[in-house]
Amino acid sequence: MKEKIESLRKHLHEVKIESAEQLEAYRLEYLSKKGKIQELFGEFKNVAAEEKPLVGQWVNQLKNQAQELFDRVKDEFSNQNDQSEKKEDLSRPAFLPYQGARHPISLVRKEIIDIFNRIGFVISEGPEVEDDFHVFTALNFPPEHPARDMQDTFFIEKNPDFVLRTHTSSVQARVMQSQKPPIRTISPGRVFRNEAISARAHCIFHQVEGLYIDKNVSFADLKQTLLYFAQEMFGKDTQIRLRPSYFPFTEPSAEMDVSCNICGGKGCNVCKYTGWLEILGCGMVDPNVLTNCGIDAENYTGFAFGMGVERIAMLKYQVKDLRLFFENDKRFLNQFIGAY
Ligand code: 2NM
Repeated sequence: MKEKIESLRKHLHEVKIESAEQLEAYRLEYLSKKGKIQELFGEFKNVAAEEKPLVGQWVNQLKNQAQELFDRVKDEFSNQNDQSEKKEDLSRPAFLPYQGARHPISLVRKEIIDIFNRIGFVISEGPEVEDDFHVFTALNFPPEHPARDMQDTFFIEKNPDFVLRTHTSSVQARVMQSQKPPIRTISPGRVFRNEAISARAHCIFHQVEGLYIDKNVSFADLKQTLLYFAQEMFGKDTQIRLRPSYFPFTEPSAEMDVSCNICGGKGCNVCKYTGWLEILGCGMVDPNVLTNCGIDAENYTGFAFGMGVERIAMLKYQVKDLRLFFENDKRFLNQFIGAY
């Protein structure tokens, strides 16, 4: 079915209609009750249930394109027959412009942002080239921490006090410095790590980090917020589990897994037969971080979390190699047409 849609889409870009007879032939071939598009609607019942929303959008988009082409050409013909002085607009494109698609990383980033917007988180942004203080020192990274090493971080050659940010927590350090609690914010953005490129890692990737600071914010708030996120993102039956972990900026810290939505927790090769998928890191903001950023740690507590957008997109669309997101291969990108 996907191939059929793709080939019809190509045909639509190439079809030439130069006479009223050709226009009628076009209408019969594509738009009539026995036409190719109606045929697609007929086959829709055979599409797997989980693919229906996406394929449905594709077919609808195709139908609209085909109808637009018909209306436009019909309009042109009736203008030509019109004896008035109207001249053709010679600058108009001969064929429908190719519509393109949103990149899967943009799709998933938007979905994450929308989910948190609905519970009052606002977006904050900051620079990609950052100073040491906002990337490391304020966030409780000790001077000898390995992340501060050339091996892990890209330094600006002329002034190594500046680095390419390795996480968007640096944005949140700036938010804490410049705003008073209550703070409820997410920071989506590009981050950079000096890593060898492989199927699972890239030196540039995208993160969304979250921060919530107020009086009496507890680990229970963290857990409930992330449960809400997981169920919005992966479906209402999704379960979560938190495993103890370590990050310099949070104490206690945890990693969160969601129940594998591919095998329903029974075990498959995506979840490596564990039934669980790791999707983010989180914890209670270390009081040192609050103090470093000018927030009174005696009166306020907060939680924070961070996730990789590529990782979530890989799970959502079952993409096995992260490099595909960076190659701009149209065969890959075209699969996301209509998916917004
Ligand atoms: C993570 C895991 C745990 C985090 C901490 C902060 C800040 F700025 F508040 F300290 N923002 N994000 C955080 C905490 C990020 O990513 C895996």
